[in-house]
Amino acid sequence: MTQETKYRICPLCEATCGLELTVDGDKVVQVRGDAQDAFSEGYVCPKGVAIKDLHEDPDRLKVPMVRDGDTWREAGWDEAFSIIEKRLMNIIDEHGRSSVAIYSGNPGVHNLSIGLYASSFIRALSTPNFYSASTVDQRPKELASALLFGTGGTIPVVDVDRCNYLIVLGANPLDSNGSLMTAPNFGERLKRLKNRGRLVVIDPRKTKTAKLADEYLPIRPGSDAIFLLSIIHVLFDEGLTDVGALGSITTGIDEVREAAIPFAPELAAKHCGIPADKIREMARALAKTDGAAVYARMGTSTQEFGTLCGWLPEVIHLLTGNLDQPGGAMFPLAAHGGGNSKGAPGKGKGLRMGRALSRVRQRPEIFGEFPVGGLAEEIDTPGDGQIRALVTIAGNPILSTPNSDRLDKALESLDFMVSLDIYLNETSRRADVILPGLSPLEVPHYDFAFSGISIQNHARYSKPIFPKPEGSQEEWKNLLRLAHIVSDRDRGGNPPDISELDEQFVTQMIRREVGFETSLVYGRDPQELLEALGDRTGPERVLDFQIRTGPYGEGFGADPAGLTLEKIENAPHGIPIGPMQSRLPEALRTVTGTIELAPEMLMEDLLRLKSTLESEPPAMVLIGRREIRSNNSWMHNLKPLVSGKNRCTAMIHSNDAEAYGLEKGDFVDIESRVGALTVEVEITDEIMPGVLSLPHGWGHDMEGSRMGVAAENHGVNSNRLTDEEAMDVPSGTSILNGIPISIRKAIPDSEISETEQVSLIK
Ligand SMILES: Nc1nc2c(c(=O)[nH]1)N[C@H]1C(S)=C(S)[C@@H](COP(=O)(O)OP(=O)(O)OC[C@H]3O[C@@H](n4cnc5c(=O)[nH]c(N)nc54)[C@H](O)[C@@H]3O)O[C@H]1N2
Ligand SMILES: Nc1nc2c(c(=O)[nH]1)N[C@H]1C(S)=C(S)[C@@H](COP(=O)(O)OP(=O)(O)OC[C@H]3O[C@@H](n4cnc5c(=O)[nH]c(N)nc54)[C@H](O)[C@@H]3O)O[C@H]1N2
Ligand code: SF4
Ligand SMILES: [Mo]
Repeated sequence: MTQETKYRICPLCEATCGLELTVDGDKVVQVRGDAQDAFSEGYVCPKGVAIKDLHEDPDRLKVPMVRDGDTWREAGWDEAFSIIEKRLMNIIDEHGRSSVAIYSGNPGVHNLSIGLYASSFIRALSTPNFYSASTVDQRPKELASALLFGTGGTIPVVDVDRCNYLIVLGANPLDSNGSLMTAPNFGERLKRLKNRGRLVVIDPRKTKTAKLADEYLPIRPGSDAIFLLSIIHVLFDEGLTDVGALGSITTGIDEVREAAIPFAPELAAKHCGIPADKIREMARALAKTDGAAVYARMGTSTQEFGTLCGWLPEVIHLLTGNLDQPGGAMFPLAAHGGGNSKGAPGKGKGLRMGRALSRVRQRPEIFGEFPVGGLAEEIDTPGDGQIRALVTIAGNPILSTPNSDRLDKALESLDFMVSLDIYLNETSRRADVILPGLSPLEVPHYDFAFSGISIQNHARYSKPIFPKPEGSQEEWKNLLRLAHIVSDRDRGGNPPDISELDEQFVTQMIRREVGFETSLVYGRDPQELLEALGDRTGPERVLDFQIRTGPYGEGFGADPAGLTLEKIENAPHGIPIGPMQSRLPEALRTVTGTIELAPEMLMEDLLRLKSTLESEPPAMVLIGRREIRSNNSWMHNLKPLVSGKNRCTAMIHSNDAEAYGLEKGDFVDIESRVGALTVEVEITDEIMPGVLSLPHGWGHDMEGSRMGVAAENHGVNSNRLTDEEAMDVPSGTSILNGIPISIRKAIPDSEISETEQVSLIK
């Protein structure tokens, strides 16, 4: 066989790098960064290279798995779906639709099948019990964006390539490659920014990104909202605000000024540990530098004041003239449309939430979801409306969501569970049926989620590199089939005709679109448009329709020079569209048509923040971290990514290590309100005293998983310590950073006599 070169966008993280693969027949020979990619500058990280190992992983599932008692067997698709139909519909018959929950995980936003077709199943099931990884991640930013600008998808993105002064707060893009800001080759972009201007990193840990910065400032976990408010205090106090033309479309500036008055830099310094003169210096730099921004991510999102931390950077951008301006924070415009461009320009329905309350904790739904921190209690608290069945879609909540032990027990107690997953892992081992997807090299790819948060507008599409193997099935077909089952139109009937279901699905979408007055195809005949889409099926047909009717689309003849999927397909390195453009007021979808700078919900949350000013912070808190060769919980089965020294360690400051009698190679017992674990320490001066950092996504020693490599390097599950009751109040997002813990040196088993051992176990 001769070698061929193929191009493929990496689906493994938000950076969306273009990959260049050398393949020989059905084998991958080499993976490199695509130097000609329209966006990613040839960058690739070790995970991208390991896409070959993921493709070849013998533990990756290819056919459905069905549980028989304690054992698993392979099953055909029809058998798997008939089991699901029987058991799920029995539960629905007996207990109603709300007794079935869905948990949707992170890889779904990197997967066209799931991204475009999960909605078919979610709508057909029609349960209020929908959960996702969003409430252990970015929900605070989405909520703040919806309050300010009208939709959860209208998220300002730092224009890093033109920015001249950047504060990175609670993010470590040199290891994570960035989030809510798609910027492949992030490190080089930051180096170029440094050459033009100044980079400041604020983090409890001196991360790789902090080491690159011009200045690194440690911050006490959870105090970011106080820090950000003190910046705003200085902006007003020193007359540094300059809202510019946005002033005429903004409400609430005076309320924000009032709210910031108590947060003088001296008070903030006491709480966050950043000196008052540094706070003033940063406020001045943000106001005076042409092109300045604050990039705040995970460390500020999954903490006690997540939504305030999602809101305040945008207030700073607005007050310093950096919102919607080059070099500041801007709104991308994705080729397929997406969250920040749907509907009529300038005005909309605004945020709608609280249309349902969760049963146990009475939490309001936001964007149709309840907080995943409440999933276990909805399963293990008896009563009307109790969850009895669960479908996970590309999620591993047992390792990813708080109080894993409780959730694990809860999942074990379910009457029925289905996992759409490519591994038999910590979560799917609790399922009765596992429906696997395909290798990323066997599916097409388009970044429907990340092109809406990209620092440059572009359109890139990858065709599958290999055909799907015999006996496997595309996930969109599985989702349509699940949708068909729960729509209960043909119980006990023959397997449905998937192409018919698909046509119904796409026709519904076309019908909706032709009904929008602002659409390029308003009033057109749906049948004519369906025919114009030609022979494509599945996600590619949906995508083609979205691109043709999108902001740069050809509109089915409206603009012949416009984009179609075919045009993008014919550009193997993608089509660059250009830098972000100013989009206000067009991008707004608030009811008032203004930027609502002081939403009542957030002003109220400031009272909660103020009430904490009096309390003493805990002596020791737990935070998380990411590392370049890891990816949440599910890539630890790939040898090149787990070789070398143990990376699942508890980083602790040398002063604390000394105080607790810990030395290199020692293990530490960590205890929180909900759980305890023992882990090796890593003593360092690159973390604040009083803070312990442990990565998440490990703990692959759970009985019943089938991930051989991961089990050998299992590590510990940090979410056995995080507390399911601890949430950011407005958004219901779990607090994963700043968890109060107590620690002590672990005594090796060999040194404990049996009687002593009993007294150590609580
Ligand atoms: N303590 C702590 N906890 C955290 C975080 C933290 O920083 N600290 N981070 C949080 C964040 S940001 C996130 S996004 C969540 C992630 O939470 P989850 O999304 O629940 O977890 P992942 O580890 O991404 O697991 C994804 C699952 O999808 C499966 N999968 C992978 N590819 C495919 C596919 O193509 N099809 C299907 N069907 N399945 C697939 C994997 O096998 C795995 O089971 O974790 C959160 N949890
Ligand atoms: N290699 C790798 N890349 C990934 C992932 C992965 O698991 N591994 N996961 C992907 C996903 S799903 C996401 S959401 C993104 C997340 O990407 P990032 O947002 O960059 O997340 P982290 O790397 O966890 O960085 C969070 C930082 O916040 C700091 N921190 C903790 N508590 C606080 C606090 O209270 N205040 C402040 N200011 N800082 C704090 C931590 O020390 C850490 O350095 O990464 C994505 N990319
Ligand atoms: S940075 Fe992310 S998108 Fe780029 S190669 Fe690595 S995992 Fe893939
Ligand atoms: Mo995430």
